[in-house]
Amino acid sequence: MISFNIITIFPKIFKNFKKYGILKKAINKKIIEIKCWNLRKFTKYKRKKIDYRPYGGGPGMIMCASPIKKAIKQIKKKNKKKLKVIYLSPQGKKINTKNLIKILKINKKFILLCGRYEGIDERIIKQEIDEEWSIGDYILTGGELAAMVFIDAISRLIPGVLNKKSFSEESFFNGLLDYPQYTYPRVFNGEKVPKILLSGNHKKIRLWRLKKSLIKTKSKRPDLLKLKKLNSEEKKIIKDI
Ligand code: 4FN
Repeated sequence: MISFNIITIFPKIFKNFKKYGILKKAINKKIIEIKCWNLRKFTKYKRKKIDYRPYGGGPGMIMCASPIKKAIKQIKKKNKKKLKVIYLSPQGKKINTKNLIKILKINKKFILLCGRYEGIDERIIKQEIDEEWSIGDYILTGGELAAMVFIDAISRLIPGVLNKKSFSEESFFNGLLDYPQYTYPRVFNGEKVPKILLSGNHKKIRLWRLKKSLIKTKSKRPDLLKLKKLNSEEKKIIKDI
């Protein structure tokens, strides 16, 4: 079982997140668990306060170290296995499939700390955080969405969460973008489904799809192609594009 322990001041944000689709199934199958810990339950300050103004002045509020430390301590106390403490933050390393696979190999239990306001006290990062991870370069109002991205993307990599077929046949498994896909009806708004897909020739279809994937990746995301180790078949196709 892979555990995600989320520390947040807005645990209700995750209510619906857990309730649908593949994640819901994975939770029911006990392959993953998603637990939310309300940071306000761990404060000793008046009126459940968890944030104060920054020393040195400046705008906004900073989340205090003490409630965060207490929350982490409590979660660790309730677990036998080691927990990896992750702060979702714009300073973190960018999430991608490769480094998610790697962290999942090493860790089974996670604490995901979600920041709000202007962020958290630096001493918590120094004393309690093992790793900082980011979902990209844009300003967010909080780390909760980033935690969801992390959980969603990691969960799909856990054996048993997806059925085998959709996992191995998927694009990004091979590091390429999707080939174009079509479903019912055969003609939509005057546009037909490519003939080859109706041919029943699976060898030809596979080759056509690979070629389309390579063409699309080369034109829209050449950066992905540079990262990828091409096999001889793919190299041959690329040469002709
Ligand atoms: N964001 C930048 C520079 C400085 C601040 C921010 C920013 C939420 C608590 C952090 C943002 C982006 C990706 C968490 C952004 C992420 C966050 C993330 C995040 C409230 C403080 C804050 C990158 C634009 C130069 C707000 C950029 N992945 N501060 O957004 O938590 O995980």
